[in-house]
Amino acid sequence: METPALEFVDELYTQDEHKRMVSEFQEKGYVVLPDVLKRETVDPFREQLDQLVFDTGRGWTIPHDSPHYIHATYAPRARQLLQDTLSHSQAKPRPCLHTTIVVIQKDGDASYIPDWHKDREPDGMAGKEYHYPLDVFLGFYFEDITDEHGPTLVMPGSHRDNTMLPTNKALPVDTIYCRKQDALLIDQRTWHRGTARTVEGTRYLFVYGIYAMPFFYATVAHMPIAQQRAWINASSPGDILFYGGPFAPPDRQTLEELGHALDEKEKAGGPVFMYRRSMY
Ligand SMILES: O=C(O)CCC(=O)C(=O)O
Ligand SMILES: [Fe+2]
Repeated sequence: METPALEFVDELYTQDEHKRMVSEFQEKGYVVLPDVLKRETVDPFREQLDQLVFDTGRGWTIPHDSPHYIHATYAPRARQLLQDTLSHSQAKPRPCLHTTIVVIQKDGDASYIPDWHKDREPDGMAGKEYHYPLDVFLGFYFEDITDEHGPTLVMPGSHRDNTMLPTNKALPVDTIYCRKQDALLIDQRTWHRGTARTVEGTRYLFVYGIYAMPFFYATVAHMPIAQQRAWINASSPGDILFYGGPFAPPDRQTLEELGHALDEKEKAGGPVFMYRRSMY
């Protein structure tokens, strides 16, 4: 399979930029992350997406075994704010990708572009004080977004105020004009919607849902063989989740690939895998 053409800006945001963006995220319920991707590599990547896209009969997508599906999540700047937007803890949580949503509008058919919604319940919103979200969403458009390209609209502040509703036309609405090299970090308790692309071409929005794996002081995650077996042999969704976390045990093809990777690691003589204690 073709290697994704997309490349990343390696330099992290400064501490001041980082702090400002975390505050903006908490205040408004979203923030645009500038210059996450190398701009000149985005068009070649889009051309690859154009080759990969196919119709499922219920909408457009790309093959979920293609590396392009999650490639943008490797960008260092896309990862940088996750811990601080997910948790106030000094023992920083470990961000974990749990969902990928591929929104594609092709040939002018905007029927899959969603109207106003929240993707998450208003967890913890008893009043207007701040509560951290249980997960955050990271979005990429891979294009300079103008009004004609179908920008996402958001109602700033609605992630922390249940009384704000999109039916109230007096409330402010922000239009997200990401550039092709930018990413959008959004709290899914914020009211938001897509809009139709009116110029020719395909509208891509790749959205990654990321949640916080708790980190416990002075301990490492530990899955004994007995638990691995319990996970593989689990007979109910409850047990799959209890023993293995949110993902199903690997399928045969994945096991074969893992087996190969394990052989290589064994040859190298190092530990198969170990969490390091966090540097906080
Ligand atoms: O299409 C958009 O701009 C928003 C997509 C979205 O919110 C979703 O898929 O949940
Ligand atoms: Fe959404």
